[in-house]
Amino acid sequence: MPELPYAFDALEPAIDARTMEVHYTKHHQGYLNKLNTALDNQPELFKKDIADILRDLSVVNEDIRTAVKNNGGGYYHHSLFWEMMAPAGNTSPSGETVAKLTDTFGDMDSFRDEFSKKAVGLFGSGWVWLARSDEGKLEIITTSNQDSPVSSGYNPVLGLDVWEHAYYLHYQNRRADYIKAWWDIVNWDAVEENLVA
Ligand code: MN3
Repeated sequence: MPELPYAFDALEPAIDARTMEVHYTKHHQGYLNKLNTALDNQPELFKKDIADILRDLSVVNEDIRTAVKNNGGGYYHHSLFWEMMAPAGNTSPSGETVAKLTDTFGDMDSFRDEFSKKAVGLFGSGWVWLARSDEGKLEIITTSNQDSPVSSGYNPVLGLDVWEHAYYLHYQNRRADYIKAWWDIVNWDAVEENLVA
């Protein structure tokens, strides 16, 4: 498990400590445990990076492919997600980040609006991503369950978990309030790193 880069309560009030604790110690850990159990059937894959496996799931034996897609995706996405957040007020978008997002989406408000709309509107469980296509284009995309953007040629820049387990303890059915509060804890330094990577 990657270490959480902050304490469970560091993202309050946007995300409460109890949600962070359960999300990290139960959900994220659970995905990793199930991924490891699946990979025991094809141990040579332990040497590969999880993103590389998800980029080309055809390397995974058919009998464990669904388990690796779901639990490998869950493991990988949460590892990214923790790094994409930071305590409120710690980071802000750099000039370069603003320029890139403005270039694609018109302005920062339009970027946030489009991202938030897709997050609110996503039916069922999944993620919303700012992602760069293999052709280099920035797009806002959604993925269902733990399907990975990297499996369809996208490199994640910023992602938001909109599974109910990510917010339900504190927000119940108010997903829109969770999304609105989440903007305060985006780690813009990580966004910038992912934009130039
Ligand atoms: Mn989650």
